[in-house]
Amino acid sequence: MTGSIVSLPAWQSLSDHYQTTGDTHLRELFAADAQRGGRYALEAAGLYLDYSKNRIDDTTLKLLAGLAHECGLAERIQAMFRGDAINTTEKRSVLHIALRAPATERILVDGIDVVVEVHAVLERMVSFADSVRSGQWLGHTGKRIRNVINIGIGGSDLGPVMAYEALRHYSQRDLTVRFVSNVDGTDLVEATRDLDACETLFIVCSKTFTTQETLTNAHAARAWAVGQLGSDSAVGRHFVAVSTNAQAVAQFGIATENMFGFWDWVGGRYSMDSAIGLSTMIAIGPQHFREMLAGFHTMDEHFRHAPIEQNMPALLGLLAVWNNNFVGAATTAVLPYDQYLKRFPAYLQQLTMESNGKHVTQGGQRVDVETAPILWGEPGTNGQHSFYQLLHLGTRLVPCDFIGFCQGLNPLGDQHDLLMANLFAQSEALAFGKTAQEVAAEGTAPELVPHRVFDGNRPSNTILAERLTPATLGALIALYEHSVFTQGVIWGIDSFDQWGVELGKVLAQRVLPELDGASEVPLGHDSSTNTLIERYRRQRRPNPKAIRT
Ligand code: G6Q
Repeated sequence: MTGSIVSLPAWQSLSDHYQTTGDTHLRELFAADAQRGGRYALEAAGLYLDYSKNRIDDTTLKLLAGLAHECGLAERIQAMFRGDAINTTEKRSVLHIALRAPATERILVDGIDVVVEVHAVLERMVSFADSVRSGQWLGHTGKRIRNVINIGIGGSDLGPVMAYEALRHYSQRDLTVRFVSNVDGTDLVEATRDLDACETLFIVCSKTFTTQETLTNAHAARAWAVGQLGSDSAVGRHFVAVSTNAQAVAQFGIATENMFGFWDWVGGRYSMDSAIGLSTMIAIGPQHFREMLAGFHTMDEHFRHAPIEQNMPALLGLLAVWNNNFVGAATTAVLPYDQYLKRFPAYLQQLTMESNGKHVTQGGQRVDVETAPILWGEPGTNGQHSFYQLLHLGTRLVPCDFIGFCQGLNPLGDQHDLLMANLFAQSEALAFGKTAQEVAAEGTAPELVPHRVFDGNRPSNTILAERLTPATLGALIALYEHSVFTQGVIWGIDSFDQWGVELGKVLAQRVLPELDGASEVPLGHDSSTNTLIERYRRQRRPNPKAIRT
């Protein structure tokens, strides 16, 4: 797509359509069509999506499909699956879909079948995970591994930690799995304080193996382990790496046979089903990991082949564009009614905001519409007792994605019914609200009526599945990955680069040498930054012992 998106006929039509119908209340839309709840719903890969509580009608859906057509969504989907270099600013293919392709598929990048490579790494992961789980893999002193610590940050942390928490029900309970990401020493110290290094395995996850936080933590972890184990030669039994940078891994002291590779066509935030998911595989076992990959793949196939109108990820993405650009909602809340999905909003935050938090099109022009909404959320029902007040009665409109399961994994009396009753009641209340007459009819004192009126007309999607399984989780993640892709295609941006993250990686390096109180380095910042650094210099404690190399 070239030129401004707002000049597209479909964009104009959507804009006109919103002007004329945008005020229609969900109460009216449901009253006008008794079948609406069943009609505006889709099933794919074990997920059921009810999108009827959006401020849309048949015309909206037709126009959104028209917009997808004008932006070339169908062609872009095929280009991604073909392995075209659709990450144009980094000149790379975007092939996370190859990570879950069955061995029978062929996807060529520069003449090499990447599916063969993916399955070769998977097999090595399987044999390593099995040896750790079974106790065959022994530490330096001959003890079996009881603790696994994943060291990584961003895409090398958020996916693994989310998946571990989400699939904890399926995990081997005699293994402790922890995650260290923050360069704040507290993260590593708290993660290791009660552990015996003889029984601890570190997985250092870094695509580039140059990330400051990860390497600093990895060196500190090595010092901790060697300190307890008494010899540098212990590193080989207690450290493995996941990376694309074999040279840097070897320099750290990890032998190549203990390195699991992946490829530059896997973006960090799209990598939790590559070797970056090694901690997940060790926790839940290779069979469950394969089931998760199969769930991803089923959703991939649906996205690749279903017509736009019945394509769940495409539709979810188009509805996000509708709510963002036409209804005018600046944020989106993701509300999983499942404790195991407690890290899912944080994971989606990176997926959405790092992928589509862009202000320039692929052609290099400034975009003239809003791009990624701010994504946030917490598991239900906890959020109900904090920020739902704003969702129901605040001045801002926040579209919500509710996620729930028909069967809980930990039956406890009627608690699962109670949980799900809350989900259904919340989306209903957001959509339909409560009028002044209804509030007054409840016997509310007249002066309190305005405080207790709920306008409603607040949009939401509900995603239901039978049960949280590895396959369901895979499908759910793929659903959002492809929804994010769809939104990026509409806005004409590159959803697969991250120049904003790259900036962060260099800025701190510049300030670090200035923090030493004895430093002669003159401070050349603005007066605010200079004053802050000077105050820090006066109050800091000298480093006990620098571990960084
Ligand atoms: C993800 C981003 C970013 C990245 C981290 C860690 O898409 O690129 O979050 O994952 O910066 O990078 P490394 O894996 O290279 O350490």
